[in-house]
Amino acid sequence: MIQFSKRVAVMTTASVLAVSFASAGTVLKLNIGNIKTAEISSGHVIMGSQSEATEFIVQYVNAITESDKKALQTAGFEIFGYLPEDALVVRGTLAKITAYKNKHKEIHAVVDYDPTYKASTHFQPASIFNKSSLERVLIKTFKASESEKIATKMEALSPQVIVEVAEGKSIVAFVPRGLVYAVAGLTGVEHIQPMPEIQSFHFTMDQDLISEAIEGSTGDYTDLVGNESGTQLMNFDAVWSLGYTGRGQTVSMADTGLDSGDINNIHQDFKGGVVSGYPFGLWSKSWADPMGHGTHVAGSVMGRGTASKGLLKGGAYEAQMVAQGMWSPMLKNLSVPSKLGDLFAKAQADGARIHTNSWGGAKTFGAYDNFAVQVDEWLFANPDMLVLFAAGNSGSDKNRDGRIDENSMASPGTAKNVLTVGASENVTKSGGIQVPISKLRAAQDEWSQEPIYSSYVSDNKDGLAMFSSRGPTADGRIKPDIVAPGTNILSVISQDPNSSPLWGRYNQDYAWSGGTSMSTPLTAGAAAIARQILVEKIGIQNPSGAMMKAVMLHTAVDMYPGQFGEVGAARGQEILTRRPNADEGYGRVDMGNIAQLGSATKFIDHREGVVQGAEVSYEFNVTEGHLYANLAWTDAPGSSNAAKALVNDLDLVLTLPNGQTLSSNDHTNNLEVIEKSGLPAGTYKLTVKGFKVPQGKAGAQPFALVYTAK
Ligand SMILES: [Ca+2]
Ligand SMILES: [Ca+2]
Ligand SMILES: [Ca+2]
Repeated sequence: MIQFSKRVAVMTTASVLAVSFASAGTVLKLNIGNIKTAEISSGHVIMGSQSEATEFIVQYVNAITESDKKALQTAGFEIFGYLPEDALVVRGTLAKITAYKNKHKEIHAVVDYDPTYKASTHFQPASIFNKSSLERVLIKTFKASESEKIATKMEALSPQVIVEVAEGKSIVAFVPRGLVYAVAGLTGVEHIQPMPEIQSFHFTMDQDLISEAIEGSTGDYTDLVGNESGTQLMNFDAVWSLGYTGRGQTVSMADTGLDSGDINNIHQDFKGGVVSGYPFGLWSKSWADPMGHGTHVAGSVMGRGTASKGLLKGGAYEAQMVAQGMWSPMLKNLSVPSKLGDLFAKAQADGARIHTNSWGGAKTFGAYDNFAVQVDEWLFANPDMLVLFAAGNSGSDKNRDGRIDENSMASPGTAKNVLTVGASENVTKSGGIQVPISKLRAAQDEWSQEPIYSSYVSDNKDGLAMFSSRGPTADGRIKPDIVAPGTNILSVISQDPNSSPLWGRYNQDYAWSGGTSMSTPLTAGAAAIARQILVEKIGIQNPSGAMMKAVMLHTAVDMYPGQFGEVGAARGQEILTRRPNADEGYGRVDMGNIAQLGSATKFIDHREGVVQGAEVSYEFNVTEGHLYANLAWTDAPGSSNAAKALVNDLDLVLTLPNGQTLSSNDHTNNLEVIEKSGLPAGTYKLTVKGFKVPQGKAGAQPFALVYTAK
């Protein structure tokens, strides 16, 4: 292994917090630690020859301006992205970049893009014991056009290197552990990480409990009381009764497939509802669902409820579906494309503006990894789409304090620009899994303490599912964004005779299940109806993804303090603070609030956006003391190497009638919120400021602002 660490002044994690804002432009905030660039700006070690152009990190004294970038480009440097704080990744030769720095006082330092900066901290260290063991890795390159050339260079490093795919900005390969830094050091490589193990996010229930659920099932609908699909708790009746059923909206889903994979011969609950279907699974030619997961998911989005005579329908039961099957018959598992954007692009081309995903990395634990970056990059380029991802089912109380531990969020649910969905409890008194958590085999390891241990999985609408992955992300962003019911959800079962009964087959048409896999499609159905209302009632013809996200957060209900009440953290209080927080995000999806959206709420879908230093203000009156304002923006993709994913930093500021201002002063999230009650009546002003916009679109960052003042 090549030793680089001596050249790098790595500060401890604790000192990250000590770096005040005033020191921005002197410290690189990377996953491997904080790096004082001034201490390493000399003594370059170049991987290739000194005349070869390669990547450098150029850090500015102040916030990067458009003219800084233009000057670099005019001088012949390519710009590849942003690193916090105030640094750009550029390509050029050492001689040219050194000469450029000497002429430009606004540059604080130029440092090599060291290979140690580019390797995921999730790699086990290379030692004499494992350095030749092969690791399946996912590599991100700076330029799609160079990936094949880089793959060839990788193979030249060792006959052990085997490249599987080089496509877009992604390379998937087997690499000996000892060569990870050598690969990271190749010009054009941005990041290297272990290939995430992808799984669907239905919660794996004990087999004996599933058998009991099946035995106890009548299957004749006489026992159904209306809450089984999860839609009742979300108040879908409120929008359905106004005629908003998702008609005219198209949702896409990438999952294990959909039922038969044949539009003309599909389960009656999907008849007339499927626009198109595509196989994405490795070596698969079909979008059929041999597993059953995707069919259940699709049923929650837009199942018509035909087989149950309308009792069990999806949230947007008149919406259309673009089905994407990622089941690989060879792997007998999900296999995701190395270019995730292909999924969204295909869906968009078929008219979908909402894309839902009930899968992710099994053990990514809050990392802003390559998959998250890919999703953010695609959405920044295609801001009209809302993409949802399940938070994952890794919620557990490993430290046995009676509260679910933080930092279990799955990628790509860690992405900034998606709507990440956790699971709350559905409320069902019969059917599915009706036992205390203590009866689950995993309970002794995962949920051994009260009040979780003896709680039931679907008995409290203000309860979170114990398995729902919690935030924040590794860089401190609040995730999940929102929650919806995800326990004991009854939806459509795949007609493949070998498909899984999930949490128990109800009859030949429906099965119970649970997981953030189930809460996410219910939220996608909700978003389809929110979009229909934005278009048809509010009059926004083509709402942006940021607008749809802002509306979902604006209409959610806070579940504070959760199902165990205000008992305090020591006694297992589920949600410790008012929203937003890393347990429930902004709260539970509520269609009742979406049904009431009207003139009291203002919607600003600002497509031009704000440039750095600019601001836009909106005046309004407060009469009863209440204000709730949500700012959302589809941010430029961050770097997997950075300790902070945020790139373009907007601020939301409230000016009171007396001139005093309030701001959350948030420099971490691409969502900002002001929620106040007890405000004195008078004229107020909300201001959106471009605090730092290093990677805008023509310098500007578009945004969506939704606020209700009473
Ligand atoms: Ca705990
Ligand atoms: Ca419960
Ligand atoms: Ca901010």
